[in-house]
Amino acid sequence: MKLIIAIVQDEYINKVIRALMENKIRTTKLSSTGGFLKSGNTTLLIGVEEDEIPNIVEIIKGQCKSTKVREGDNEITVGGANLFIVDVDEYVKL
Ligand code: 2BA
Repeated sequence: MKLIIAIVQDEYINKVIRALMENKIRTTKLSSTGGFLKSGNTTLLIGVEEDEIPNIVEIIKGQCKSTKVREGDNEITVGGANLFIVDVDEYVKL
């Protein structure tokens, strides 16, 4: 089993969650804040079997895109979603 930790910019989160729900993919939504910009984003925890990952990545990709933001004198590119995909040693439902 894998865990997708997806940090999604707030402007895309409703569309991302709707698309996941339409595809019957379970998720947990956590409010989070970017350390650099200190603006709100949302972290999704999605526990899945490994073979579902490509489909889920495509679903999320279909709903978000990177945007350019001015930060002082610099222009930075903020990802619509940043995904970390990690191994789950054990999942227990009690
Ligand atoms: P923030 O930390 O607010 O970062 C927003 C954007 O600012 C980043 O976009 C990146 O373009 C820029 N940035 C971040 N740290 C920087 C630094 N030290 N110097 C220069 N520019 C910097 P993304 O990379 O797409 O990240 C979007 C959000 O995803 C981040 O919000 C953070 O909440 C999360 N994130 C991204 N990479 C992460 C990582 N390696 N570990 C944990 N969270 C991460």
